[in-house]
Amino acid sequence: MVSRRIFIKNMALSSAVVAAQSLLPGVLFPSASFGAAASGLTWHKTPCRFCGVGCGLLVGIDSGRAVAVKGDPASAVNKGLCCVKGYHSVQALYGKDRLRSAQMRKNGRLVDVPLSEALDAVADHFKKTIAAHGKDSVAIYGSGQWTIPDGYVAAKLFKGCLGTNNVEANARLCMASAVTGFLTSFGLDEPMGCYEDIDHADVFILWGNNMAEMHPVLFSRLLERRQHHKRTLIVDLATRTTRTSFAADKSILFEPQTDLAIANCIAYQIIKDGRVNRSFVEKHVAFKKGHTDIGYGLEDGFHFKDEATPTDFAGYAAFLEDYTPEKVASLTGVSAADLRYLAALYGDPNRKVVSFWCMGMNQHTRGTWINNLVYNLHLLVGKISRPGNGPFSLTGQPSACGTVREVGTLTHKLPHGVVMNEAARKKAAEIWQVPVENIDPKPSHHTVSMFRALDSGAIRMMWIQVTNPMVTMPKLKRYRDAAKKEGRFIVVSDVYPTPTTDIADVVLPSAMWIEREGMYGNSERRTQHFQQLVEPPGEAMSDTLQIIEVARRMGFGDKFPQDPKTHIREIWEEYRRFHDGPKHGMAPYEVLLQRPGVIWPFHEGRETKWRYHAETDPAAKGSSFDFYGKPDHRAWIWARPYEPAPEVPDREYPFWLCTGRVLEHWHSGSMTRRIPVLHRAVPEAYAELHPDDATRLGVRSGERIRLVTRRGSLEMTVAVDQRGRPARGHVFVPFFDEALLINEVTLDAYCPISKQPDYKKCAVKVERV
Ligand code: MGD
Ligand code: MGD
Ligand code: SF4
Ligand code: MOS
Repeated sequence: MVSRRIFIKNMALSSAVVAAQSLLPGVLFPSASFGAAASGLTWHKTPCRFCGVGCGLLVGIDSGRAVAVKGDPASAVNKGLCCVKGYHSVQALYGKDRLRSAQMRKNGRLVDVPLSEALDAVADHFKKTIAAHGKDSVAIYGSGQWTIPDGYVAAKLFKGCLGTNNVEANARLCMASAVTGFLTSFGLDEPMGCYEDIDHADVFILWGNNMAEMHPVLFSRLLERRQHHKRTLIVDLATRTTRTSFAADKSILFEPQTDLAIANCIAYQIIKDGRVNRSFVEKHVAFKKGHTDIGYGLEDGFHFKDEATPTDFAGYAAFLEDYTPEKVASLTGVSAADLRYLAALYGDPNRKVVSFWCMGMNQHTRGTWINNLVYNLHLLVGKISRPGNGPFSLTGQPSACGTVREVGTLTHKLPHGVVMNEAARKKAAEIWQVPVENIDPKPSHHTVSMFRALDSGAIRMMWIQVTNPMVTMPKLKRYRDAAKKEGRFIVVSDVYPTPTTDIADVVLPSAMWIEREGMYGNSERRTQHFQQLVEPPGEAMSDTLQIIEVARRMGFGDKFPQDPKTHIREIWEEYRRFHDGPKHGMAPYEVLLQRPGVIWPFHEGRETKWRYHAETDPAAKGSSFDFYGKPDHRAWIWARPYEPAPEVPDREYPFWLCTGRVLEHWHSGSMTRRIPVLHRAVPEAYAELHPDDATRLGVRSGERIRLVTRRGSLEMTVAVDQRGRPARGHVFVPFFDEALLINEVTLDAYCPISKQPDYKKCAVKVERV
């Protein structure tokens, strides 16, 4: 069995060069590239720049440079530990080709220009585009790596001042199904519990989440729990064998998309075994069903709206009759015994259960449904909102929750509530001091639709910040061609040259992470503040200040009067006015300064670690559970069927293609590929095959294959049993390599409710080269 120590060690060994260093309490980089020795070193707290775990780091600053990193022992998240990306994170600031000055396209080429000239051009072009084509012809596309102030000023400028709902963020590709899952089941976004659940649970069920590589420090907390609490069980339910599966007590593989049937089968069996928590269900649950056969969003202009129709326990139980273990076993590839085993774990009144998931469930054309179905399980047995019991939807990016979900940088959202709601519009208009008529009551485009609108010409100008869509959008060619069309104007704020800056008309150099002040919000509703610790290079400016500068140039100076020295505090305190009271209160700026993160709701000086139960949540009425997010104060169990994926392997394209990540790299690799040890560890993308498939195709590790889908083809190197092992008939490819763009071949189908694309499934042909 893998212990926490061995896990962390293996993790470090995966990048051979890092091994020795990463076991030290901190990493000090060689003085050659990082300036003077450690004499004047001072340590400062900050959340990690990378994943949504949100580890607290201490960064060592010497002579104006960030030279060292260690885990912050005072952080409740990681208690002094961090993973290889965290340890080496400060090197992301110092890549040789950091963008130091603005660029504008002149005669087809990007040339350096003074930042002020570029900002003038951006403001000017926004004004002209709106004058010629209307307010909805301009858009901003941001990120879960935006700080909270970045997202806040973007929403205020676009929704409040310009009056367009063309505000989206890459978290649509990532967290949208989590959001719609929470809203449809509970009426309020974000997990009820927190990481402390790990210290109380007996069973962890992972629903297609490669936690060992993607949330490594959090995963090490599961292993620590198992070491100290012998009856702990970790079950990895997945479509691919990963490091997580190897560290788990039990690994169960299933066919893609069939998690829907698995969850329904577990519910069926819980009822059959008489394990339903009847009093909980009677008092706190309502039963609903929605539309079925809901489509896949493949056509332009696709539209779908779900409706909740009431049903009852009997209706729900009857619906589940289609999901007996025997029937589900043949569909999913999971044995009836394993299905019963899972039901027994959820149903055992003497075990506390936490379910974790991330992209396996969210990047899914029935992403909202599968989120609902896992909530159903916890609700049926009443294992929710109590320490050690709960469904836990993990986020990926450092501020997908903090910025995109809490500030609401999605087309339908406002910092509090949705644009469709009059009271929410009034509140926003009052805080932003804009006429309420400015705020459009109709959502416009979700991310895929926004890029399709760039193609059709409905959108003419787009500002892209902290995201690299020309690597990370599905079915890439269509959207790259769209962005390059005549009459489109693309502004990109980034820190390095990328395939997205390659297609830009204006490039703005950004100050990143600790080169500016900001806040992130992690997976457990924890808001974390960081100070500016070092100077940005050249004319690089924070994304917040770039937006403020453009707003002022467009004549909205009165809405953005902040003083550059105190602007983050001013923005935070303005934003906080959206979120008062026990259901969503946020900590004051001073409190954020002092602590390594604060969990919201923060009410009367206290964090709310478990929502919806009167013992831990001041907003809950009565003496026990109160699901106050719904008007009936009940959580909703949804009858949602299994429906197949839009494109499944067939004779011509016989393999499943799944895409995702590796431990050492961050998304499009723009930062981690500039960190030498991480880059050397995994220098290029590859295609993982099952050993039997490799043999059948006559290829070995290191040899070349061609992947062909209905969208295009790509040649790459085969990897067999190196990192993960896909099931037979599956190929897995990571997307960090801009030289091997796997999104050239992925499909842009999405969940009709959340509009989140499914990067985990399409059909592919594999040819030996
Ligand atoms: P992925 O590699 O995207 O990672 O974290 P994860 O979701 O854990 O997804 C891989 C998993 O999808 C596989 O384990 C597979 O079992 C599952 N899967 C595939 N098909 C299905 C299906 O049909 N159903 C279900 N239930 N599961 C399926 C992503 C997370 O990682 C995110 S969103 C971000 S933003 C961060 N990115 C990131 C990074 O780029 N690098 C590193 N090192 N860490 C990261 N952490 C975060
Ligand atoms: P990143 O590499 O994180 O990828 O996709 P992206 O957000 O597009 O892009 C962040 C960019 O911001 C980088 O270019 C970086 O250099 C830059 N940057 C860093 N710091 C700063 C800063 O402070 N300011 C500015 N302006 N720029 C900065 C992620 C997306 O990918 C996500 S979240 C998901 S979940 C999807 N997952 C996914 C998948 O699983 N498979 C496939 N095939 N594609 C996927 N695409 C999606
Ligand atoms: Fe950073 Fe995530 Fe690693 Fe923690 S687990 S150090 S937050 S990348
Ligand atoms: Mo991936 S938040 O969860 O961007």
